[in-house]
Amino acid sequence: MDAYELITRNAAEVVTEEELRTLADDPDGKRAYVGYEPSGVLHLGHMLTATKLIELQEAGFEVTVLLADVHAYLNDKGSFEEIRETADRMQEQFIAYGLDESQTEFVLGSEFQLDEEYTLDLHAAELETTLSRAKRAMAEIQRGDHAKVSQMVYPLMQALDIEYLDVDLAVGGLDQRKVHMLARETLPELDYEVRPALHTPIIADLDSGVGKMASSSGVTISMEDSEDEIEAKINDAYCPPTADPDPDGDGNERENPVLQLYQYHVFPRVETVVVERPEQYGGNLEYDDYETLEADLESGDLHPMDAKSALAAELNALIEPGRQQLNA
Ligand code: IYR
Repeated sequence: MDAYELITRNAAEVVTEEELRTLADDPDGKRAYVGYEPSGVLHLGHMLTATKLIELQEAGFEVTVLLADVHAYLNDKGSFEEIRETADRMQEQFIAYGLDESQTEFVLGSEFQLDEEYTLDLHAAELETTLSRAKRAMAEIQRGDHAKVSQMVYPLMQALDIEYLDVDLAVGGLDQRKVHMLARETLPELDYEVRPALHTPIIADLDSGVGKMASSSGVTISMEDSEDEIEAKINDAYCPPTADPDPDGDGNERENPVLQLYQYHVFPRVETVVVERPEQYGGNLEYDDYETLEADLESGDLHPMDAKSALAAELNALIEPGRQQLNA
C-alpha cells in the first residue's frame, strides 16, 4: 500500500484529494489532528477517528489530539471543572486504546484558545461570518433546537484551531465536514492557509442499520461495557447477509453495522480474524482482510451468528486495555 492509500484507507471523504496527495508525497514530520469534546467515556465514535490517527502514525505523521474543553463548554456539556476532569480521563483512555504516547501530543483547547491573539482572530472571523452560515456549520454537532450564541462561535474556533495547532491535516467524522468547509472559507479571510481534511464514515445504528450509531439515541459500545454487554449488543445487531445497503433497490437503505464494525474498527487494527466454529459446522475460518469476510457472508459460507460472535470477541480484545484501566 502506498502512503496515499494507507492514509485514505476507509475514508468516507477527502477534501481535497489533490491537497492530500501532496501531503502523502512526503508524510514524514507532517501533523494531523482530531479534536474531541471531553464527555463521557471513550466509545466507538471516538475509536473510529483514533484508529485513523493510529494509521496516520504508521504512515509517518505526528498526531495531535485536541481535548476541546472550551468547545465542550460552549456546546453545553457541563462546567469547566467537570469537563477538565473528563479530559484527563479521556487522555488515558486514548493511550489505552493504542495511541502511541511518544508520537501523540495531547493539547487542551484552553491552553491556547484564551490567548489574546486567538481571541482577536476569533472576533475577526465572527465579523466575516453570517449567523446562518455558522448555524449551518453546526447543524450536525449541536444538540437541541435552540442554538445559543456560544454554538455559533464554536465552528469558528474549530477553524482557527487548524491554524493555531499548526497542523497539516484535519481529521474528523463526516459530521465535521460542514465545519471544515467553513474553515476553508474563513482561514483565507484572515490570511491563513487552507489545510486538507479527511472524514471517516459514520457507523449505522446497531439495531436497525439506519441513521447513525449515537450514544444519545440508540445502542453504542463504550469502554465501560462489560464483555457480556458487548456480546449481547452485537448479538442483537442487524446483520443481513449482505453489505449492500439497498439490495432490493427500493430506495430504503439499511447498512450492515456488523460489517461496518469489521471494516472500520477491526481490520485496521487486527492482522487475522479467526471465526471459531465447531468441526461439525466446518471448523474455524480465518480472514486476513475485510473483503474476503464480506464475500463469505454474502455467499453464505459465513453465518451471521458466527460473524457476530467473532466480532464481539475482537471488539472485546480491542477495548480490554481501556476497560482494565477504567477499573483500576
Ligand atoms: N466538533 C468536534 C470537537 C472539535 C473538533 C475539532 I477538529 C476542534 O478543533 C475542536 C472541537 C466534535 O463534534 O466533537
